[in-house]
Amino acid sequence: MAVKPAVYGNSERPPRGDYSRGGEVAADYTCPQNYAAYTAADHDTYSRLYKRQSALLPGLACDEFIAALPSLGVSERIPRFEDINNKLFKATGWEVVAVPGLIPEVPFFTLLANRKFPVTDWIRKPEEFDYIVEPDIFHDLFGHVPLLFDPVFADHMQAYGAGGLKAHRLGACEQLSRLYWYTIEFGLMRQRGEIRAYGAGILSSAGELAYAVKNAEPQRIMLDVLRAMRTRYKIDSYQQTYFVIDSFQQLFDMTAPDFTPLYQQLRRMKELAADESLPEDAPAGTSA
Ligand code: HBI
Ligand code: FE
Repeated sequence: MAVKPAVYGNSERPPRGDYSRGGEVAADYTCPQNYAAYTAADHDTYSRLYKRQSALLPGLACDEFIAALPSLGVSERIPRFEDINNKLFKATGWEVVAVPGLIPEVPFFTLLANRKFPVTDWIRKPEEFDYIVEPDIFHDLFGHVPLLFDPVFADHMQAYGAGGLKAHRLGACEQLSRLYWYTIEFGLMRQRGEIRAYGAGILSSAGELAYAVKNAEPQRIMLDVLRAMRTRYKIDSYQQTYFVIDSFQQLFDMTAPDFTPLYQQLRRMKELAADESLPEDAPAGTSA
């Protein structure tokens, strides 16, 4: 039986990826990494993306990310998940598992709660080199997996999965997904008095990396969990608001409490537009 694909955000477009694969996609949406299916052009795309993106990191990416990136292994071709897992499991008990693309929230959260990170196994076409809306293997591996080698971040991701299952029971997936978006995907961090990126959506984007960290246009405010959960987001443009943390430990501590009362509070509050600003917002000055 073929599993149903997921849609991202409020998109009406069916997701990319083959969710049948001749019966190879399991009920939990995992599948074998179809390594033999990668063409020479696919390996070349990965290698060129890796090279361009890793050259942009100094001064823009957080220290933890730069330190962990070499753990991904080979960069001149698409890595085998098996090889990554040999190191990753020893480092933090996490594993990457292949999926055909975006998957629904419950299976997604379930994998995270079990320290398994779903990685889309296909890669963008050469003509999509600079931009692709949905996550491909480059976004998932390069953007997300290095920080799974960091013990504090690794524990935070597992807790997020468990929190997602709870949010689902409480009908609050949308609120929690916004927090995910503004932290794990588009989060910024202060280090030595400067802004650095830790969010995967930023770190895997050639254009948004410098924009998020340096450009004067977007607002950068200190992370407030309730504030982030109230804020809508755009999936097809650079962010207009970025939320800033001081450390992964701080992120872990801020997201550890039971969100049940927050979800109740949120039901009585109005949502905020992606570019809205509030008098109580704390701007992230560049001296921590
Ligand atoms: N599926 N493969 C994949 N990758 C994601 O990042 C992902 C997903 N499904 C749901 C989802 N993200 C979002 O709903 C998160 O906000 C939870
Ligand atoms: Fe992502």
